[in-house]
Amino acid sequence: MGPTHNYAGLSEGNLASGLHAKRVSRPRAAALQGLAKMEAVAALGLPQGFLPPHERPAVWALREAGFAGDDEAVVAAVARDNPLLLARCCSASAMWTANAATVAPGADTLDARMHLVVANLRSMPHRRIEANQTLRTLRAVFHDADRCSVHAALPCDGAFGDEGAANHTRLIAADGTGVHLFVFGARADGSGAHPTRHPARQTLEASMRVANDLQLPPQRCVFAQQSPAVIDAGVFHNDVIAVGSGSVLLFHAEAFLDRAGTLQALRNGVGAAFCPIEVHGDELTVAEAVSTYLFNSQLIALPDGPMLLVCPSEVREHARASAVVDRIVGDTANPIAGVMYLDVRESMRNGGGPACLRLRVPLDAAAQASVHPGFLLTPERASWLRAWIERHYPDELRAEDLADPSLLRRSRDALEALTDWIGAGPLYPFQGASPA
Ligand code: SUG
Repeated sequence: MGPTHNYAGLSEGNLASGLHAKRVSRPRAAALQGLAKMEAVAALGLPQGFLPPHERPAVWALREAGFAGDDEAVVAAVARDNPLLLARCCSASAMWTANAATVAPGADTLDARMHLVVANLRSMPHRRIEANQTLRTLRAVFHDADRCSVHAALPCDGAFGDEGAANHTRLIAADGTGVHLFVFGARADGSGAHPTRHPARQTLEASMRVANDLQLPPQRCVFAQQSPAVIDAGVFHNDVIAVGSGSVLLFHAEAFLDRAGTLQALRNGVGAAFCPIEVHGDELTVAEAVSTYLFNSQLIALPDGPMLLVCPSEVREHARASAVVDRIVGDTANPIAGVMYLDVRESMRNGGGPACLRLRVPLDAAAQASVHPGFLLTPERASWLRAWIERHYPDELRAEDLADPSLLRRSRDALEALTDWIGAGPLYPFQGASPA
């Protein structure tokens, strides 16, 4: 989470974003909540890496929009003439790393290398500006081209609306191969079923192109359409209504347009071990799923076999949602054996739960050794990050603070200190980082 984390109401169709627009945000608390979540998940035995925040305000994007002068003059002019553009260029939305890219491990791909395709995030102007930085950063993290290929985002014009791993789930068959579920909102040409109130951010064409760029064999991919009705009810990404891991898919009965066909295709791929866990509308309505973010939990396989659900604390505070969790945990027919509730409230108020705040990257030992160590979390690095957040992040932010030149300076000082410490070279346009 970046130091400019704020609530600007930028995401049409994301109900939490609209509901909390213009509220006072707490960037320091947001980042500390994210760090605490990483530490909690690391303590479960899952290695954690982190992606640095993006440069905000994105002065380079303001210049592309025609503003000129020194950096502070650019920010002052846009604050006066176009506050919406300033808000878009200040959003810390890159925190939701589930939207950074889609990932396939070498075990699944035709050339046995890991592939990542950066998401173009074209449907929201404040998110579309993430793609170039995400490409630069992911290429710094996964820099070993023999093992890994980081692809640029799909073009924004044309048929491809892509939101990354938020609409992708990798399940695993008994023989260890991946089965890739790609969920799309609509076809690019508008034919077939589509939502009428809110945008469908992911197109079928984009999902198919991503699968191809990931070098996945077609028989390992399932393409399923999200129900247009749930998009219209606030499910702007599939990870707001389903989560999967290993052989388990936890989903709401109304998530998919063709529920039976989707489940059958997954069963064909995963085999007899496929374990669907379905939640019906009479147990939890779609509206309750959207307000509690039950399905935006992380589903984590513990080293000795069982799984744990990492839920936002909003689920615990909701009687029906927590009853669903208790029912699932108590049912020995599935491997989910426990729940951990975490407070990521600052992110939740913009529509991002625990699962939005992570990008899963399956790595074998050799691939893990090739990751740039500067981006990996250790207890010492977590302490460094905590002190860095406390030193550089504002306690509170209001809309008018985005125009304050000291926010620009503070944010750059923070990113400068961070990149020095990571040791992977300059990452940002303000540092003169070369295009990826
Ligand atoms: O794209 N919210 C993000 C939330 C993304 C959640 N990610 C996943 N579901 N994987 C979005 O709508 C709100 C920003 C604002 O309004 O200030 C925002 O961008």
